[in-house]
Amino acid sequence: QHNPNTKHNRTSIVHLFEWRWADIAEECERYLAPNGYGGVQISPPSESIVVSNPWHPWWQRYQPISYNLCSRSGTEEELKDMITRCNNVGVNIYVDAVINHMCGASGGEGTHSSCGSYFNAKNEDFPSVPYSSWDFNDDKCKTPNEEIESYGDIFQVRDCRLVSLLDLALEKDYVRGKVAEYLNKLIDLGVAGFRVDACKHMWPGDLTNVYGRLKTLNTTWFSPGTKPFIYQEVSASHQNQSYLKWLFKALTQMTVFQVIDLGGEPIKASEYFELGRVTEFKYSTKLGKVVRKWDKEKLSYLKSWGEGWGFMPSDKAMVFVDNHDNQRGHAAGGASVLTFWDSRLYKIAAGIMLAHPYGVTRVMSSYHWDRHFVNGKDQNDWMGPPSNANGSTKPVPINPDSTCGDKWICEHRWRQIRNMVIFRNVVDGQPLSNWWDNGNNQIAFSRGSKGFIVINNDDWAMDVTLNTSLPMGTYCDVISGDKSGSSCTGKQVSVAADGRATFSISNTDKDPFIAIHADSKL
Ligand code: LAG
Ligand code: CA
Repeated sequence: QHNPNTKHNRTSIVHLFEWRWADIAEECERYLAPNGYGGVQISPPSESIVVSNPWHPWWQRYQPISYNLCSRSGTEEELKDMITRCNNVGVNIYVDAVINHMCGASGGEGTHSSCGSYFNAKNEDFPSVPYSSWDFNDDKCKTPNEEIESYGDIFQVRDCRLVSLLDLALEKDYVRGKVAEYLNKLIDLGVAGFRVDACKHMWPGDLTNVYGRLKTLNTTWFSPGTKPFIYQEVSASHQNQSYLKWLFKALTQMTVFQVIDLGGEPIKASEYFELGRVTEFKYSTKLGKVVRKWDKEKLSYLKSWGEGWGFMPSDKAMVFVDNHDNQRGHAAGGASVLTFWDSRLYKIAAGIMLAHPYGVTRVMSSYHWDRHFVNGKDQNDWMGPPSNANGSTKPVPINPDSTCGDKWICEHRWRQIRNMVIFRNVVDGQPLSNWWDNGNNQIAFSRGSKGFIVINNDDWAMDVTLNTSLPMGTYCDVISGDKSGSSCTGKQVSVAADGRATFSISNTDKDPFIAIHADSKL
């Protein structure tokens, strides 16, 4: 279903990519709950293959070996403890569920897996589930090498192997049952929903069946009858590119081209709307372009942001500035996607996303890796999280200034982003109003009479008086500082009796935007 089940009027989710369960538990208690985060997307908790060439890449976790709950992030006990502690402070847990496939065809044979379970990829033997070759789509897939070759053919995309990953036969009652059993075990532990991986590669009918087998949420923390939140990854990832290659080949050979849908790939995100939310990848790409001012995009065009830009309906969308794939060139989006590497622009983009009413918002929380570009491609895009010599993931240490150490970036702790997450909670349900722009890259808007944001992304200073609709008073700008008690460590904004206020933002300000809201009133 489409509701994230968040508590206490909290609205945003944070993806704590590759964090250990023990660290997530601490983070829920010491930071996420006090700062209004509604939930955490965790990395896949299922047992995965362990890849040694390259050395323990992050993507090994997208190659399950079984549904045992031990992973690089910790044991089942630690997972359980984390879910309990986060729920106890009202922070939901959403599980990244990899159910389209098991490991890659060349994954080998042995016990190189996160819990040490035996498997044999060549024979499609996964005794810890158990799955055997009967449970895979080899018969259904019609390409000679079992691989997806053409993204123009929906049968291949659903029934063949995505980058050689052994494709599960989700039409089989047995497979559906095993997958549902795995997800239901997590529901019993207290999770609030799922990010379902690789949905484009699964038939909507199969997903309907699997979701239909899911229990309602654990009543220790959720009201009776609450269904799990579902958001589905439907990206144009590796996909688009190979589709284009195929299209090009088809066109140059002058064959089959009457069957080509030139509007794009034949599989549409809308096929999945009824089942749950869907990731809106266009949001990430376009927002990057607008804030970078590429392709003649400008902030003023954001006046019709959302459905007006051809995005899916707001009540179906999960949105993000970047995700774990497109921040390292692994999926749709390409070069325009903003990440922590471009921190100043990133904060502006996050500010826009969190202030704007469109979609359910997900904040990314990353780790640093040594990027190394050769001909535009990052050779190190596989690198896993900060690790010890034995390969175990390092804990997330917290510095005295509240930032994170040991190469954990913790964008969700950046003041500007954290305070905009709070802004979104305060203005929840209020309409976008008082839109203003200068026809270029200076914009402002309110959310009812609860909050107001002003951004200057032009190359010159901004000095304007605008209607905010906020009650008269002095407000603390939560971008340049924080309200503490009755004082403010940042800029102050005074709103007159008629709701108007004057804003000055230099184009060279550290963060060229200002945000005020009902709870930042002094
Ligand atoms: C996803 N969403 O739908 C994940 O967000 C994305 O990170 C997953 O791909 C993908 N679907 C499949 O779960 C990632 C990496 C791939 C990686 C794959 C499996 O982006 O690069 O493939 O996880 O680990 C890797 C190699 C391939 C190889 C394959 C199998 O890159 O060359 O064929 O493993 O051995
Ligand atoms: Ca499939």
